[in-house]
Amino acid sequence: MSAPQRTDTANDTHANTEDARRSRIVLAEHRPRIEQLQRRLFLRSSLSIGALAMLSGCNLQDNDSVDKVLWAMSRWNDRVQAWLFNRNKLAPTYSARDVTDPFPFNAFYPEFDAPDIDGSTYRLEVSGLVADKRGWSLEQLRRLPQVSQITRHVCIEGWSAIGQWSGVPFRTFLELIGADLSARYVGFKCADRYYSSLDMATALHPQTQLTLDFRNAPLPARYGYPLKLRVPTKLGFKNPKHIAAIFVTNTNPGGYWEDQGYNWFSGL
Ligand SMILES: Nc1nc2c(c(=O)[nH]1)N[C@H]1C(S)=C(S)[C@@H](COP(=O)(O)O)O[C@H]1N2
Ligand SMILES: [Mo]
Repeated sequence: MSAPQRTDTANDTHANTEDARRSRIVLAEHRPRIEQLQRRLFLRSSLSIGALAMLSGCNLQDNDSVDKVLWAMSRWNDRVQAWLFNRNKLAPTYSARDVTDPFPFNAFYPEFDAPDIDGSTYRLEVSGLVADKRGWSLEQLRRLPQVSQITRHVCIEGWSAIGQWSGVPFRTFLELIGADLSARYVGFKCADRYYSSLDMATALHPQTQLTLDFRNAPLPARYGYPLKLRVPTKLGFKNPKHIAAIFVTNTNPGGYWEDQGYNWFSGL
């Protein structure tokens, strides 16, 4: 990867070398996000600081300015992905014998720290742009129509696994609580401080599921007891486990990884 080329006069050689060195450092620090952008934007050639500078028309010599440009590109990328998202296209499904066993665990903490939630007192909170803000017990959620899916979970960290999840179609739930389906986002707050959010089109996708069971039994603690959202059209980190609260909003709620630089839309 090359440093930005300048056509200054010869006595500027020292400054050029210094710029090149700083560019290399800035580039190295942003490598994961730049590589993610390359994949998401389907760029064939590598993005250098020089190329980024040309795309943005900015002089990218410090971390702040690179960060601003990367965030701007990522937000633009969200819009392109939202336009391309096909509301009816289904994620591939598999058969019971394809289910990965053992299914991997992942969270921002080790498995033994997974929250220990008492299902008998649990209440799912509902707020924001919804007509009915009453909380939901697990029993009430289990009385709603249940569906099952066997789909592939893809984690950004480089692994994927096939699982079986059952629960309530999320669209059914949103309709039941009288959610404003023309609102832009659905946000999730989890019992472990995790949080995430979805665009409304994805929330309403036929395979997006408010999940109570894994492999026909209540979700074990490590996979998100008592309630998770299964979103087979998105990367794993957009599948919140241990959901405590759901809210409908027109302000992007971001997310635990999203706010640290992972692309917000992250469709598959
Ligand atoms: N509450 C909560 N949900 C979460 C996470 C987390 O740390 N906390 N990690 C996410 C990530 S990065 C992945 S890959 C999946 C892992 O789900 P699994 O443990 O069922 O495989 O959960 C997602 N949802
Ligand atoms: Mo993940």
